Amino acid sequence: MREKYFRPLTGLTLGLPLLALAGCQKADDRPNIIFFLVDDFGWADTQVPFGPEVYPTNGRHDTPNFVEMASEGAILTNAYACPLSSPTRTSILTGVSSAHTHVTNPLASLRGTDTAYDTPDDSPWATVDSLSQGCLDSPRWAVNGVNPAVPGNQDNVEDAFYGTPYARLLKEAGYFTVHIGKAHWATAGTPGCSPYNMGFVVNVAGGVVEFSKCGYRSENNYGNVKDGRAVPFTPHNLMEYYGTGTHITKALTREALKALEFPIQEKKPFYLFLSQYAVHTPIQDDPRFYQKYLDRGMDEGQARFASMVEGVDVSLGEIRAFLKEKGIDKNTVLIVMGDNGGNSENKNKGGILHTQNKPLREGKASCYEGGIRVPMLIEWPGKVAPGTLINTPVICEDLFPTLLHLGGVTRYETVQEVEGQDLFALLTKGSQLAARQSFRDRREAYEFEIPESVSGIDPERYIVSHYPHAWKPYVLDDIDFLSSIRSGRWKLVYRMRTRDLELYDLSEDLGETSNVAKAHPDIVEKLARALSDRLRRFDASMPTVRSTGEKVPMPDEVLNGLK
Ligand SMILES: [Ca+2]
Repeated sequence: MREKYFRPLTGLTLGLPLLALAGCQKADDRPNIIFFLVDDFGWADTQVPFGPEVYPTNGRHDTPNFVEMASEGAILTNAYACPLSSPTRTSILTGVSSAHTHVTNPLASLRGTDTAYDTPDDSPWATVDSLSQGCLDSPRWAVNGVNPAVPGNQDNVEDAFYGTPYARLLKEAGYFTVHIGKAHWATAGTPGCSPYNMGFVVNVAGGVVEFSKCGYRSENNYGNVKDGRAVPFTPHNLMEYYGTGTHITKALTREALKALEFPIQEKKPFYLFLSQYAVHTPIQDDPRFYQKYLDRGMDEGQARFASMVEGVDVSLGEIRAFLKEKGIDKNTVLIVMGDNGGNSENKNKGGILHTQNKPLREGKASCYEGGIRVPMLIEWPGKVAPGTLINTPVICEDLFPTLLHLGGVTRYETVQEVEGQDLFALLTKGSQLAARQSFRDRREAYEFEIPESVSGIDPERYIVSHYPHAWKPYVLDDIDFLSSIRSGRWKLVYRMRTRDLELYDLSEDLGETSNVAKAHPDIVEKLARALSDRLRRFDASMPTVRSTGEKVPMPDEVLNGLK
């Protein structure tokens, strides 16, 4: 996608007066917007249940601030991200599906570096003849992330997606745009690696980071200084906290609140993107809460992770308390989300691998629900009805038009065609409709569908996930080389190694334990065609079969195997 694209002029009445306001000194009553993104935040990591019932996993970590926010705002029970960090972050930034941006794996720090793996040479897929069709090589992808379409910057970075970032549009509309925390949307040496080039006017700790070097403890300067020497690719601008015993989550929260003083004083609307490094690796304890979880009988890894989750909860509480203290809580939209499913493949988190997101199957990097379904909450007093469930499926690229609409920006120009859908009506009118219903129990509330006539969003809309790589230098069959599509209750998973098409009925089988493809060939065919249509339209990266050098077939090309 390279040609100019102009949004339809549907927002003419809203957009023009607001844009005009931005340039003058009159009081500006547009809402402040805070987007609180938590890295690797699992669907069941808080005490807020995001499914039809409360699960044992919801009881592990103390998260009273998430619970309070959920009761005063709305819970999005079917929120999706991409399976991994950079794909989600670049989709939010540009409003485009990751299968289409071609940012399908986490970015390295250095330009041009491919982080994705092929099937290892010593795996059964490579060494056993009968399995050899499943020995796959990772395709070329956008290893440099997003190259921002901003004044003076051209589309001249190879293996990058050239797109207009939403933050620039918010800034141009008069928002004071603040970036605090993790970026992870471009590589060093490309324009996108700096949040300033994406449209932010303040940036703390956002840039190119290598997680093997980075740290979350002030005692080791967050990884920035080792043996008296500066270490590149670590979270910067946090010097005042070195050696103070301040965990990074707390330091970032303080920096965020500091940055908001100016726009509050100037009565300027602000957009804060607070992008927590927690609860991603390294799993380093937050000393404020660590001992408590050990005392409850958790192993050290579980207690470390639990303390990081509680640190994030306290951060959320501090943000909400600050808004009340400043008297701006009523005119601030707060959105909380995870950037991909909880990591179920990390031994440092303790416990038993691949169980942390139960009842969901698998975790981070997988196209099964545990990898892509994420916590999401929204609070906006008077506009989003409190205590409601919004069950329409939403996906990370929807944030692009939604954040802009929240800021009154509905008429804008982008070089990319935005694919995300505007959730404004769903979140406001939709939650208000849900609040007017009476439900016998939580399950009934969870099954309530907000009609498209109210929300503008088809509850059966297609949700596409695509992961054409191996994640680790070893085989992970339920993670590597998967693609999936969901419509309503049905979810199709395409396993590229075996060419299997699996079908799950999420209304009865949220854990994707029972493949019902054979019982519903028509649904399999419909979804396989819909998935293939999108992958072709996006010119999606597809892996190649090592023995033949040919691309893996599209899902609709393997339908014969079913019948
Ligand atoms: Ca992540």
